[in-house]
Amino acid sequence: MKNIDSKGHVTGKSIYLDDIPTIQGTLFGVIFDSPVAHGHIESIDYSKALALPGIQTILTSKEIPGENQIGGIFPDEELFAEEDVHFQGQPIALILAESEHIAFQARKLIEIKITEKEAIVDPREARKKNQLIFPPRTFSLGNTDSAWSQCAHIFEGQADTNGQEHLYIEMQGAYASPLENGNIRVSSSTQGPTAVQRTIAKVLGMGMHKIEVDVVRLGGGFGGKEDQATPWAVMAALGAHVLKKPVKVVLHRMDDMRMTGKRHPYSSDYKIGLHEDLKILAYEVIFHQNAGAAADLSPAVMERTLFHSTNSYFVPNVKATAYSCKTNLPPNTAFRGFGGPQGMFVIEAALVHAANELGISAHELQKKNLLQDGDEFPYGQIAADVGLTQIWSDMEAKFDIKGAEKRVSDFNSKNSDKKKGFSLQPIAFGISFTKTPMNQARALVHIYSDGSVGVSTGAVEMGQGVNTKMLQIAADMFSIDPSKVRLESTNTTRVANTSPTAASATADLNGKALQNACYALLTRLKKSAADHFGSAASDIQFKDEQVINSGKATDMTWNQLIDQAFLERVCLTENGHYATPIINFDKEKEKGHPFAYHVYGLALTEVTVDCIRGTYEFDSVKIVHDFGESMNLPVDIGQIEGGLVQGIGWMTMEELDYDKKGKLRSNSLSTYKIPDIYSVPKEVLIEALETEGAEQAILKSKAVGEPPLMYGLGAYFAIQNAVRAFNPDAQQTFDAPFTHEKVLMGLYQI
Ligand code: MTE
Ligand code: LUZ
Ligand code: MOS
Repeated sequence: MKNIDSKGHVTGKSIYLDDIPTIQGTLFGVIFDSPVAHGHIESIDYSKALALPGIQTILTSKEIPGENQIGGIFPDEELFAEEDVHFQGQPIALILAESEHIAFQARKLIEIKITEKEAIVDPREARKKNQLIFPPRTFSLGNTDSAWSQCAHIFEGQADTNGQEHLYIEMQGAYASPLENGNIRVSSSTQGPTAVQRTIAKVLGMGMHKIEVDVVRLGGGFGGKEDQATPWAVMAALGAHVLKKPVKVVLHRMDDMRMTGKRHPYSSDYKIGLHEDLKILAYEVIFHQNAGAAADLSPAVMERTLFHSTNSYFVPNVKATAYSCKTNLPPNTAFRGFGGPQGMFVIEAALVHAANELGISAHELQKKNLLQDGDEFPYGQIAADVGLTQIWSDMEAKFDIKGAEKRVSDFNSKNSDKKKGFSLQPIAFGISFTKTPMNQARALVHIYSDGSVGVSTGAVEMGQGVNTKMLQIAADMFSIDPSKVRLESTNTTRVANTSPTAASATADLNGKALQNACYALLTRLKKSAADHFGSAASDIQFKDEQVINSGKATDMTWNQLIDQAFLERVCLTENGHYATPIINFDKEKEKGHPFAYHVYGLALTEVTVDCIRGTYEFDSVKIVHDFGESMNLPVDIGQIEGGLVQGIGWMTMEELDYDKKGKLRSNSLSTYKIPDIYSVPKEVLIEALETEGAEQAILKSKAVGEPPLMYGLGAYFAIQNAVRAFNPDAQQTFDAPFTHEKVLMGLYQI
């Protein structure tokens, strides 16, 4: 089935927040934010701004009727800074005017006096000064201390990854309208409608029942709207509450880039020990997560870093420790992979380091240490249905690893100004929210009396195709034409207490809730049909909008059955609920079974480096991916391609640049480069692993949203191989992104 949004997207008819018709009397909000990264506010003079014609008012913490607090995991983040500011771009006030233009004019007239304090931007410095968001955590398996003595080879080093701007095409924003009795309706570009609802209720000091949050779709989220869509929606709701007028707050690109957090930069230290036979015996790693100025989702992101610290390898002795370091940057947040890629980069760097020192190929080491069924992860879960060995041999058979190796070395021996490099990048990504209680969902299904169907779930469509998958499930369960099914907006009044659309688990969780709703409806409908035919409910089936009785077609259609059931006063509405079984995690012991299943895969990346200019082009990326049994291969392939390119961007050209005073210098699209059509690999080939799929995945179709981003890690190591082919003296550094400048430096380093 085609993505149900394709036509709307290419014809420009799909509705985003900014396409909602403006209500007369709407006020537009622009945020006044901190010009310094750390300081004490001495005074603010709003008088000139307020005198500007067209300005309605300026809201600060003083106008907040409830709590000035938006922290989700820890209550450590003010909506509007009161006394101290902790990062450049921290909201201080909301300017409300008749037009956005006037509000922007007014912003320039606000005078603020701040006594600056020392700003910390480096996570290691924060750790030294004991500036931590919360205490460090350690995952361990076996005993590394006693394992080192048995190692034939030990290597130590540092591996760093920079952050990443989400660069969703649709900026952050929300539109709030006052309803009767003090209720408020908010349209928000959020991955977490319930988080928005809960936080508005808290800040306004009222019950969640008075706040309705509605989401049609997002022009991309990528994790950037899991938590950080909330403040703008709260500000809009506050404005609507105080002024009793509709209020729209949509960030402009540079405001968005300055004010919002990004992927967490990490700076890490590793120590890896190998046995004579090249099996990894021990691995120790210390992660320094640059959390920014408040917790946001950092504790959960850090946890996933620990979960993925050994990626797709079995290591019998592991000690992984992570520090969430508090710095004066915007609070960093969820980003596709959610800390997993940062953890995986470090062990990949350690393996490449070891391979280079030992004079062997990294992929030899990788292959030798692949996770097998029955192996224990450092967090206690036992690996099952691991496809990695099969995936690796599929890669050898279908894409000829040896051939690639030969092609690259032949090319390199014939060319002096261009060099090729290649890498293999296996992945293992755990599916489920690592916080077990979040793994639940609901779906509300109405069958209308004419046989058409309305479906609401907690899933937010943000380009990943989840609505298409939901529609597919409903049409399939009832065996009706997909055109009879409508996917409703995501709305907190119809589906309550939702988890954010995140962790790649949305189709699994909401799809299974939807299946449960459909099962219940089918049970009632089968009884109604059985009564009509004088047969048993178990004899009834539905096929292509026709009622089947004991395997034989009847003259009763789906529409007729629904009509009959309605007249019999059968309930044609159902709410389905789903909670992932089995999963658990004990934070005291740091052990459990947190994931429903894992997604596995392998990418073979080939790159050509121009050794005069330091530029590079990716010749190809060949992937063997574990889809389970994909329920929609075109949609899933779209996710692989998008995730891969986003990962390559993070590893190569996307260079987030904060100066020492915490000012974002890469603050627009002229200074922050993301991949375009010229920088994507010339060839992307994707093969599906043959497998039976996972029972806990929706229709055995495994989650696909985040895992492919980690194929992009291979880009870093492929480039590094090419650089080393040109300059064997190039220092071995692991410091992503591998920008053209860094390549050039590496090529000519002596
Ligand atoms: N694909 C598109 N087109 N746009 C997005 O914003 N977000 C990614 C991924 N793919 C995203 C996307 C992230 S971060 C996640 S967690 C998953 O989609 C969420 O959706 P899912 O749970 O339905 O896979
Ligand atoms: N969000 C979250 C996530 O709250 N918990 C998670 O485990 C997670 N994983 C990936 C992406 N978002
Ligand atoms: Mo995705 S980082 O779970 O929104």
